Amino acid sequence: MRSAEEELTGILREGGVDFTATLPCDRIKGLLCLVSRKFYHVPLTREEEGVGICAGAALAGKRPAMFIQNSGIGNMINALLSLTGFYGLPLAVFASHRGIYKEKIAAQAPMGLMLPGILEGAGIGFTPIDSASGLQLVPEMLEKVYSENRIHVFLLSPAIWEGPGLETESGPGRGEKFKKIKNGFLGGPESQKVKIRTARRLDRYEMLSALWPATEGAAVICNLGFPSRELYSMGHRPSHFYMLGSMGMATPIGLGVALSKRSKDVVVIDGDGSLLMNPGTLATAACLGGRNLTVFAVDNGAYGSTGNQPTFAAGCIDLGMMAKGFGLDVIVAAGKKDIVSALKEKVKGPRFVHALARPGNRDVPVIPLGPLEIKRQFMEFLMRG
Ligand SMILES: Cc1ncc(C[n+]2csc(CCOP(=O)(O)OP(=O)(O)O)c2C)c(N)n1
Repeated sequence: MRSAEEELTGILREGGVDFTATLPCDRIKGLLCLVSRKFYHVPLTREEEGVGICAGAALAGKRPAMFIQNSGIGNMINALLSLTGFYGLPLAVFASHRGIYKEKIAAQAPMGLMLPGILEGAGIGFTPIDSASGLQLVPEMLEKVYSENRIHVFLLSPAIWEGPGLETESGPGRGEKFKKIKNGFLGGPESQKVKIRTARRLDRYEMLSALWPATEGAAVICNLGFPSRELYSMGHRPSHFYMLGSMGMATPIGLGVALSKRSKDVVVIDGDGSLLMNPGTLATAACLGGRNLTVFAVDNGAYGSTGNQPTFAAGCIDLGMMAKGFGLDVIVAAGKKDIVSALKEKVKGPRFVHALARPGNRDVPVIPLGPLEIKRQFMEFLMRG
């Protein structure tokens, strides 16, 4: 029996889709894996970017489709309206519809629940698909997308992938790549030197367990998903601000705290996927931030929290060089000792610790604290110092 993922990719093939762009969500990782294997495929750093890339592809006569999490639509709306819609270009968007069905992450609820209203308000057509049998709604609408140059969003409930007899693939979509990449640098001579000294030895959990004691007294802003869950599992402190959603916002939040509270050391635990979604924030941090700000970038070369799909940091981007280019003081760390000394090293301005990690998540539960409780404790901590 064909899995729902195979059925949908078959429909796409018959509908003439020949250009795809993706940004991972944990609940469609099986679909993403098939799409990346069966179609011309562009992995994105930010959903909004996908709207531009797909507009370019459509101008060149392609039939583009995007595969994303519904939260990503939040950062696509302007481009969808003022580019795709305004120029009358076709785009099919397949978005995992989070927050509505067997959802463990409460932060998914606001976007998930509001999305139909947001799309309606924006005048963007959408079709909710609540089960595998609902996939039969796709072909007719897909045909209209390309024949009438429309934007259409298919909201894919997680229930689609769990029907009886359906097989969902899991795990990294293009995991093979990790086996070939030992360190992740392809750069010039300076990178090559770093490469010899620093293989990706520790996983994120091991890195955070070295960071935990070293951040006592500092305000810590932690990236969403497994990074926050792992940090919480090591021992909660009121000084920890765990992000429960809003990918790409860890460094901006940390910068805001650091600018407003110069007396406090602020450590942001960010990720390569999240930094690549919002790299401009490093320019703002470099130009405005002070010595009290550290961006600890756990570069595991992957979107770890959604199934370890590779990011461009896995093979073609050197995040440390990128941060250096923005003017940050960059320290490369790969072992536990480097991590501790990186936080102590004297720097002139904001510090960027390029922490080279292996992909991998620990099986730790979701954080039991709600957003208002996290905020209350964190604000009290900041008020004290
Ligand atoms: C706008 C948006 N797109 C996609 C997601 C799904 N998502 C949640 S965590 C995550 C991976 C983050 O990767 P990275 O910052 O490298 O951290 P890691 O989990 O690897 O430590 C993704 C893609 C999201 N929450 N929001």
